Amino acid sequence: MDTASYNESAGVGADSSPRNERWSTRHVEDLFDSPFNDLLHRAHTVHRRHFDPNAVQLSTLLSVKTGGCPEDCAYCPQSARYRTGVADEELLSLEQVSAAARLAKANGATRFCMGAAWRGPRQRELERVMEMVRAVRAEGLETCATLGLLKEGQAEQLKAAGLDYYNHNLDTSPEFYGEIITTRTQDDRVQTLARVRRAGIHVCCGGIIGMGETRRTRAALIAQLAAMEPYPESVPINNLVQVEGTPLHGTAPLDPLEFVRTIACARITMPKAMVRLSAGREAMSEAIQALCFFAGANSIFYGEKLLTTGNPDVEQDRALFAKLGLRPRQ
Ligand code: SAM
Ligand code: DTB
Ligand code: SF4
Repeated sequence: MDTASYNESAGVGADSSPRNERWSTRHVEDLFDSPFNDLLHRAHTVHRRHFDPNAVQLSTLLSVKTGGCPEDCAYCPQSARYRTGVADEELLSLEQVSAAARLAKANGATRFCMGAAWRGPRQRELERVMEMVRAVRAEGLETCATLGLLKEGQAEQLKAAGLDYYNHNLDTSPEFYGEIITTRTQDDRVQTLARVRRAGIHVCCGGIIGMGETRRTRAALIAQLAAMEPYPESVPINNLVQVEGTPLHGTAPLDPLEFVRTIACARITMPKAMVRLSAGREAMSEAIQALCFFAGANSIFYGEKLLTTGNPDVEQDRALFAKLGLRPRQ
């Protein structure tokens, strides 16, 4: 296929068009299937059009409620159904959360994301998280929370407390979803995302790859994210962190270049979103991370821990940024 016809079939121009429904799974598959250099050149061109290519946003994660989750997500070390060595802990205190936020800010993070191993929050739990949101804002950070499914009215309460972003992932394509999670449907997730959007909270929504899915599944996930109206402000792309005891432990690892391709496809189809190179960086070489930044990733999780698993430490990331001439986005 010559370049012109390839561009046509892949929907060139969609990056400047609000009509994201043009990105069918087939179109995104065409992107995935294109030569690596063509794909990266295109993604980087889109990236430069909308962002400073040398600035990367830093979010720090804190697990405010760890373990004991009733859900059965096959990738997750926090599900009570799997023996992974992650204990069921109490909700952290306000003081613990404030101290972690202060440290994150001192290290250069601009956003603080609080995660809870719940199916969804009960009213009392929501109120505790709302206090945490206020405390984190008081430290001068943007706030994000990921608490599971939200019931009617809960997103409005979080908004009133000052929550800036809510993270809730589609995780994978509708076809593959049932092999990964049976305790809640993708429609449940879509409903929560709609509630978040309606409440005026920014949407952070992405997925996980490296779970044994096909390229078509990855393309379908990206197409589904890009078809959201509007598409998410923030798109985390997680590479499965394999944890012993979870059903997905032992899955054949994803080719790292396929991870880079997924980032590029997210950038091309959601040109103005922050694309986050999320879980899985600890196992990734510097060269692959550099390719991800070139392909349009412009956000990372920063700090030595994700929720329960490891992440590169702050010194390592500072050294990588210095090597690549990257700087934290203010
Ligand atoms: N319990 C809430 C929920 O699931 O909505 C919030 C926290 S949950 C840990 C947030 C996201 O982390 C999941 O949707 C999934 O995409 C990601 N995640 C969890 N375990 C992971 C793993 N082992 N590797 C990569 N990503 C993971
Ligand atoms: C997201 O998409 N990735 C983050 C965040 N949202 C909450 C979580 C990654 C978790 C990795 C496994 C763990 O540390 O438990
Ligand atoms: Fe629970 Fe969230 Fe883990 Fe699923 S991903 S088991 S809902 S903590």
